[in-house]
Amino acid sequence: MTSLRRGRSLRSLREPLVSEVTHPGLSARGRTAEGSDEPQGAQGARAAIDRPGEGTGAELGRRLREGERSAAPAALNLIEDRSPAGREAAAALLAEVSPAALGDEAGAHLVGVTGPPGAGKSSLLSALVAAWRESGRTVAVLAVDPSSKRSGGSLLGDRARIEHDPGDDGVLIRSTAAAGRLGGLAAATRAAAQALAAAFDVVVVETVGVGQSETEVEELCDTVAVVVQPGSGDTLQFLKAGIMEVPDLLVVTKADLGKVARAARRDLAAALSSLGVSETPVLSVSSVPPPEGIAELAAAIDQHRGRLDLPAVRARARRLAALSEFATEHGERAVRAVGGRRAAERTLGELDPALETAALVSLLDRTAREADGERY
Ligand SMILES: Nc1nc2c(ncn2[C@@H]2O[C@H](COP(=O)(O)OP(=O)(O)O)[C@@H](O)[C@H]2O)c(=O)[nH]1
Ligand SMILES: [Mg+2]
Repeated sequence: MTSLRRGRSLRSLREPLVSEVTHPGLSARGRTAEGSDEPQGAQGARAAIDRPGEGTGAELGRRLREGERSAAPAALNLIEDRSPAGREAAAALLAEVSPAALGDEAGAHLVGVTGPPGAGKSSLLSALVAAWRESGRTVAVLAVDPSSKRSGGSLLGDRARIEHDPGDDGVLIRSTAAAGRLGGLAAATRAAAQALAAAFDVVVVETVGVGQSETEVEELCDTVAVVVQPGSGDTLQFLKAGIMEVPDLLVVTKADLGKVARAARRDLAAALSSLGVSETPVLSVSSVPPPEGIAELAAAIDQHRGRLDLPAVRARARRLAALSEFATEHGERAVRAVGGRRAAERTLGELDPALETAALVSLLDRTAREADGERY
């Protein structure tokens, strides 16, 4: 542990942890996969691994780092390929967009948009994406789709998609399946956000959640907006009961409904003020034409970002992501082997804050092995 304290060069650390992709057997496998029924993502990833120098993980990462947005779809395919080769390529990709490789934290604003199904998140994002594009910003949206976790898709009811101009290469919208519980963020979603953050100005993670399930999106994103529709008391209840953390922004949708929307906004503002956090903005928006409150929301999102200590926020996100990935992969026993969550968080907090998630996971791995030996 001690040899990896703050100050040691990042490059020397990265070397043994992340190796370049060299898989002699892969080209053959890639060829047989051609024309098969394999899902597009997997094929894309294979193709990306196959073409040395052009579509390898490292190359895709380098292209994203240089702001080449056309590399993003292939990069996302690679990240979603959870095969051992895919994961190795993804690690090489992520190393290329790490703070060490970028020389700084990724410049994108990572924005979380979360709320119950039907609240109006996707409709709102259609309007927000248009507003951001008008101001010249490029936008990527990762919509984490929980429908795979429920039968028949009844959960989402009449679901609106995020509208955008398909001919505009400044926008990328991608749906990813939620892994684990409702609202849970898969490691792949975190990695995807990190990769996109190198090439887009705004990266949005849209998740379905009420109550505690927005914690993970809060850990990943710089700014989190919780979206509430009028007449639904959940958020209010959760806030009052302390079940839900106070978000950075609260957004009441469907302002066109009038009285009920105004009442919802008033109640939320009153709840926040009774909790002593009256500085948290509560905004009211309408996403149906004519849209209302969108520019104000975009401005409030920017203002929040302006107040952040970004390196600290990102370093914390990497620590929490590492812990979460470590626990997912090795179980709670392994977490106990590193002294429990809090102790592990503290230990990680003493390391170079620019260390990428993969390096932190490897470190936890090593620590657990040292502590627990064979049993771990
Ligand atoms: N009246 C009204 N309906 C809206 C508004 N925004 C969304 N909706 C409707 O609410 C439903 C759910 O919207 P959607 O954006 O899919 O919500 P999501 O599940 O949170 O992404 C759809 O039928 C939308 O047309 C709005 O501003 N006003
Ligand atoms: Mg939606």
